[in-house]
Amino acid sequence: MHMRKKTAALIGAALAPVVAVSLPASSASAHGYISDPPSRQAQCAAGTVSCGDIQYEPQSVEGPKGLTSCSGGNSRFSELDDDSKGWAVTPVSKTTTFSWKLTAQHNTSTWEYYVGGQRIALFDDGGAKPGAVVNHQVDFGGLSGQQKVLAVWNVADTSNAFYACIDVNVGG
Ligand SMILES: [Cu+2]
Repeated sequence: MHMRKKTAALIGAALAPVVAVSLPASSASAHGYISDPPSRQAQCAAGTVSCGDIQYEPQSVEGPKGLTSCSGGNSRFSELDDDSKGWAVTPVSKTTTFSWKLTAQHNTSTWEYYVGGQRIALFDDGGAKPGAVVNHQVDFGGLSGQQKVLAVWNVADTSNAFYACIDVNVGG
């Protein structure tokens, strides 16, 4: 009996470091996305649109800075780039609050919003650590009607950014 317990304890001790080492890998599930108005990945997570892997990790659309695609260059999430997938279009006002849900609060350089390749809003956090929820008031200016917004979260201490596309109808 005692021998058995000792063996079990030894095995437990041997496994513990393995578990500890494997933890950082799960940080793949720890980043952020726009939850409101519902981004494409948020719609996947909510089951509004049926999707592949992205439905389980809407916060994982991470890619190098400077991209202009909804998938952030991730082939695993390429359906996010498909404009004809039947994404729900949210009616919004000329000035609208966009809300990020962060599952890991990375120090942040900037947040950017683009429509049709033009940047319509920029928020500079100067490297600060954001809260778990980040809200931005975005002014669409002269834009109206259906638009695809590309929102970008530029992390300060890595070369990566997070990407989210939001389909809206401005003034609709
Ligand atoms: Cu992260």
